[in-house]
Amino acid sequence: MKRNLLFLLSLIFIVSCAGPQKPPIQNRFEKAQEIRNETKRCWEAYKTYAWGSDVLLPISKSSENWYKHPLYISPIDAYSTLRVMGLNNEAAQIETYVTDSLDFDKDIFVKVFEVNIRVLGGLLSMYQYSGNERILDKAEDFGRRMLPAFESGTGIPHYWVNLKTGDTRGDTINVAEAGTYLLEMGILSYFTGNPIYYQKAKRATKAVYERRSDLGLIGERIDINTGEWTNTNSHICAGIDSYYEYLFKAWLLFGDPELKEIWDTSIVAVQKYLPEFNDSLLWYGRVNMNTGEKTSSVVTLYDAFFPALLALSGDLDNAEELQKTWDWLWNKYGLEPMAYNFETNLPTYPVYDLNPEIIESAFYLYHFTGNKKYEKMGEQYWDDINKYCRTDIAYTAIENVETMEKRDYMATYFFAETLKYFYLLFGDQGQFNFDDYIFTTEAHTFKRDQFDKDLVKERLGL
Ligand code: DMJ
Repeated sequence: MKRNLLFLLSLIFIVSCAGPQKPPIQNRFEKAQEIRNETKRCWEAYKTYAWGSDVLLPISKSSENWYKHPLYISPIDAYSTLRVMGLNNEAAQIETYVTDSLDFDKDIFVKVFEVNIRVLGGLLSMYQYSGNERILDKAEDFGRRMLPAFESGTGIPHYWVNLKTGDTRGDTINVAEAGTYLLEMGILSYFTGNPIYYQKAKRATKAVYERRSDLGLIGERIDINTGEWTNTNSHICAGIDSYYEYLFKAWLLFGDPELKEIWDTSIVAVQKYLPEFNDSLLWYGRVNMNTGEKTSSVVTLYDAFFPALLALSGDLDNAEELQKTWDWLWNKYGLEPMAYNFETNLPTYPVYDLNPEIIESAFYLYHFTGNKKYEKMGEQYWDDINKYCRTDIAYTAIENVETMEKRDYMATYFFAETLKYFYLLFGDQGQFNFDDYIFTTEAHTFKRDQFDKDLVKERLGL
């Protein structure tokens, strides 16, 4: 009897030491179903209270548009998530609305960066899922309307473009707004066979890179006509973040060797000058691009995308170390503040806007390591979001993570990114193979094997 017990105990010990185990499929599946049901609930709320508008306001049960005329941003952003979750009837409604009722010939100035990642990216993903040529026509029409923005002294786009007249405004821009076009515009070139989109995007990205300092660092803001830096802070935080993300991801998707070269040089400088340990936590702070001297200890919750990018590019050690930091910050408040000073240990902007980045990184790290702790992190984030952000019809932003006072707004990327990453973290049941896809910065999914390497060269003009 005693021997049997000893045998059983050693068996349990051996099994528990056998390394990271994926949890029983049933539990993960139930969690994924819960997130799918919640997504359905949010979608129903959007349809009931905001149909035709850009954004749902979940507390006042009303809606808001970004501009004078709506662009249907929430549904376009939601489409790829609905498809990933197999909510195909809901997705089909969006497709019909886009083909039959959406017209981009509107006299409004739109933010080029924001509409590129949400509207153009969303439409292109919709086309790849549906194969509906009328969706591609819409995407091309939209892409064409974005092009005048890229007419500037450097090729870096203006901040605003008028969708009807092609007039432009805004002559200084941050680097994320300057260099987050390679994926969407490259994919548009591939689908249409017209290299102009990729060429414009690449010119803008290279215009930033070519103005790097002797240390290999880039600044935060630039004058699009003169190419002069107007803010010389260098970091991977909001304002620069997706510039780095697109160098690596666009290289993965298109295999353009120039992008790989730019990424390789850039990441060396980033790793040399930005990381620092503070109270045994790893942070990527801000330095002067010309001297490398530290300028600030303020980080933003957007920076939590970086573990995912590091993991994707093969640097798992730094990715895991950095995720620890973001997890620590999340648990300090129960949600993350938008901006935080890691030296004073105080939030400098306490809003939480239902952002996805920390969940995105937990998803990537779970995929690359198989370590159950990343799934546990995801569970914690999901529970906290439910505790503080859930409303009777959907989810809403938080005004201040110290008081958890709610704010009446459900950002469009909650559909595109946050819910999708949660679902995939728990719902990777074999139908969705991570390695088959590229996620844009707005988490729109594109199947990699549908981009033939020879055709890419021809259609993107490589
Ligand atoms: C998203 O719109 C995109 O991921 C963008 O690149 C920055 N982050 C927001 C969501 O937080």
